[in-house]
Amino acid sequence: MPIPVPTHEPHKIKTVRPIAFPTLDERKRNLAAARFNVFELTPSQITFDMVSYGTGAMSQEQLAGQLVGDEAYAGARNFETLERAINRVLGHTYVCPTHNTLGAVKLLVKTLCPPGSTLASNARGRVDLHAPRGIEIHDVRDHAEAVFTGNFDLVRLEQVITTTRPAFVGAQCFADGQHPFSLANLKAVRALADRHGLRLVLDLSRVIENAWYIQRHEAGMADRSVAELTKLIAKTAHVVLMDGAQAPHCNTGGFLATDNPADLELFLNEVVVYEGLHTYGGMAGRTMEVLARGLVEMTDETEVQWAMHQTERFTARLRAAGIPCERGCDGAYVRADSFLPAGGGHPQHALACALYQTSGVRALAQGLVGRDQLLPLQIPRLAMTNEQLDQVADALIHLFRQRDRVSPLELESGAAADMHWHDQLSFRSVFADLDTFEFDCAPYLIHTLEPIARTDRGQRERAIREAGWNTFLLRSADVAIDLLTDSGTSAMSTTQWAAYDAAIPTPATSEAYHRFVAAVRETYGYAYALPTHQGRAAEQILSEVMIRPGQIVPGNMYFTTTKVHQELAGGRFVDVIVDQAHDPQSDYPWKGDIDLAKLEAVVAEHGAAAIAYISFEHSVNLAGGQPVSMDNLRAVYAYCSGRDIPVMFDATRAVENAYLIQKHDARFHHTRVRDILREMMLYGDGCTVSGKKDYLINMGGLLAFKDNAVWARSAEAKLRIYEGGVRDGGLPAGDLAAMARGMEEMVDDRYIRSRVEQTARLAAWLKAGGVPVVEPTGTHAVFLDVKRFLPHVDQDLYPAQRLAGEIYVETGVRAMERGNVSKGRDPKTGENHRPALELVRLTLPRRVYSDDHLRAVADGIVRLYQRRDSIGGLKFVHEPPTLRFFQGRFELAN
Ligand code: P70
Repeated sequence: MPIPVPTHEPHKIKTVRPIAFPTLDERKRNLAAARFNVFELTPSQITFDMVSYGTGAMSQEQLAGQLVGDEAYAGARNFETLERAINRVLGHTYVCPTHNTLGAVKLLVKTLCPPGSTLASNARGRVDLHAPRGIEIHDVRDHAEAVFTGNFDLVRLEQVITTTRPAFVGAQCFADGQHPFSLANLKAVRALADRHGLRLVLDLSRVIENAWYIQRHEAGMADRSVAELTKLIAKTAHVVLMDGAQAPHCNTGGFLATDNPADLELFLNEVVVYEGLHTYGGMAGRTMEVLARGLVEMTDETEVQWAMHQTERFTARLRAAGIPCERGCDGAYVRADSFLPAGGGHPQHALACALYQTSGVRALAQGLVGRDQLLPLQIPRLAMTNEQLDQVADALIHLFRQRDRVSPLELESGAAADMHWHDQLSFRSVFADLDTFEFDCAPYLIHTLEPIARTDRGQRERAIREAGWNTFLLRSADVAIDLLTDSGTSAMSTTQWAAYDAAIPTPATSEAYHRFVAAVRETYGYAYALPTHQGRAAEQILSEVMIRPGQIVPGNMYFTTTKVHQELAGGRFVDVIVDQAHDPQSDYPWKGDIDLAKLEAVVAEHGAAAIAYISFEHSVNLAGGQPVSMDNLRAVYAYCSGRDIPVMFDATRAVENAYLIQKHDARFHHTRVRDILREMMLYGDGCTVSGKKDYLINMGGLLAFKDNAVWARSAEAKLRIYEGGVRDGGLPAGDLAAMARGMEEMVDDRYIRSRVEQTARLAAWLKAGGVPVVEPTGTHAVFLDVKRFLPHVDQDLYPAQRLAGEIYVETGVRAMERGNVSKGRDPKTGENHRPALELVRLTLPRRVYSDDHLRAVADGIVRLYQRRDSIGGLKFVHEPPTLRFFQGRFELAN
């Protein structure tokens, strides 16, 4: 039975860690300061750090565990949790905790290896640890075996046992990261050890990868789950040890476990000498908690399949380009000596330096010098997307093509002959003239992740029926990929979280408030910044401050909440957007523009004094995320300031608009997005912002005025009544701090480019499958043009509503109707408005989904498009009087 390879991550991104992109000059300086040993480089100097030890992404459950460490010296609850996890996942009864794997090795040596002992093992890496202790290791790996290269040579093992009587037989899962054993071989080793009265001690740090390999390649194992195989492997040994920083995705931690109470007794006598107490073993309580959760999660079948798929894909790309490398269970181990034809004494270091110089990628040679000439490029577990891994591979391939230009390294004089470890070396070199590799990808790593729902079609059919065919009424637990909205759904960064955690709460004035105001002034150039809990609260206050009953509010297409508040304040919204905005097939690039002729006509009819202000939205949501041009911003402002008409922006997605100006307006190709944004805001007098979009936060909003103190004071008065204190707008200080930090991250050119271009890629995949979408692609979402998708369904049968439901049933993806249902009925006639745009919106949360997720979305919708004729319409069974799209319920019409 073939094991299905998942098409996308079985999780979404919960928190991101920003990464650095040092320039070539900086990289050269860093290398020189590191004396050409990349071990000395720090993470903030590195773009992608290709090491898998303690660098993996944690799950949100693990992160939560970090906060529930009880940190008791004795008998910590966290140790009990850890014990239970080990019992359950590995099947061993007794646990001796250690600070990491070296702690476990230390105890093993102390208890089982009297002076002068030897060991028999399938791993060479262990030599590093034992040689300095005077323990000799006999290599008993079967070097002739081609598939299970980590298997023991049983004949040789028996010889070694009878001639040297080793202290125990040591086995390592996926030995040295490269050599997996078979379960049959491990069982034979166990039998042999039993026959000779020796213990089989097994290092489980890479058990998952080995279990996966067995599932793939060992006869009769294809039907076993990774969880089952893991337990079978673990139970084959007398004693197991494990490193928390590997398979369990912890940042440290370790343990020994056994079923033999006498062995436990031995370990416990030493753990207090070297590690800590028997109930924490040198681990913080929180570490035990993270480790325990990681152990339980590590055997998740889909996650394992995904991680191994990533590794295979990465290695295959390098192989295809001819790069000499060996299999690693966590990446590709490059043969540095054959990669660099020129030779030289330390090819691993020369290659590592050249890779860093050309791309900012670090690969690290670890352990003892001279053991081999491999330079591993390990994938930090689940922390990178395939898009990023492809580019890292390309960076290495780019270097491979100019390998004859790589400079050799010369060991620094004074380097003593007793330098045995890679981390000790230092070199002199000259910088070769190498072409650099430029990354164009998401500028962050995955810090924590959240599993997504795994549903089948039957479940989804039931769920959509129970939700009355309204995707707003689905439970997120039933949704695989949630493209309902980009509002409040962003993944925050570790930097934002740090600011959030450090903020000190107060009902008065906080430092976070000052940082928020400073960020608004810096970002927009506006003097008065009022925080609100979200966008519509700012809209309410703005409308009440600026609109006198009976006044007109011209704007570039209404937004639902904006228009509601303008009307509640006694105003009347008039649409003055360009005509092209209503035509989903027009490829006009600035569909967000205001038609000045329409505006002039409104002013001519009512007089400038009757205009409350211009309601000017960037990246117009309901038009499909369509941008406003800089020229239009300038022209509207010039027109209005001459007539004393204020211009008020809805700057909710202003940064995305700024990016499209950079992309499509040649005059701005070389201007940074933050500067474009500053100029855009110059052509207005104030703004409302739903911070839940651009600001990369989950809650918050802004009302700002450029320089009008009178408006600001009357808005402040309303803030006190409606929202909270004048200095927090009803938000905790932490959210203000996260917002302030988000305002810096949102104008990072790499970030905003990767965000908007991801939207464009989704649209391109859909179009390639023939699916009709609104042109040109907007910024935050792809809009399906349902009048062309389901031309046979009349608008009064709510085709967009039906299509959103069908997409969910087909794919588990949640989208949003933006058509006849949203627009509502004409209050006079009671008839549906039947708007020009009948759309389904696929909205992309920020920093949450990978290209692989979106590929799966596109593939599913293309499948649906191919059988579009089988899709009909809906009718209301419950129709609320206002904003009916939120709570309305439907059933199939026909
Ligand atoms: C969306 C969300 C919110 C929004 C917006 C613009 C351009 C203001 C707001 C309000 C949420 C939403 C709202 C109504 C109907 C459907 C969805 N848009 N201006 O998904 O801000 O939500 O913070 O009060 O897009 O597009 P807030």
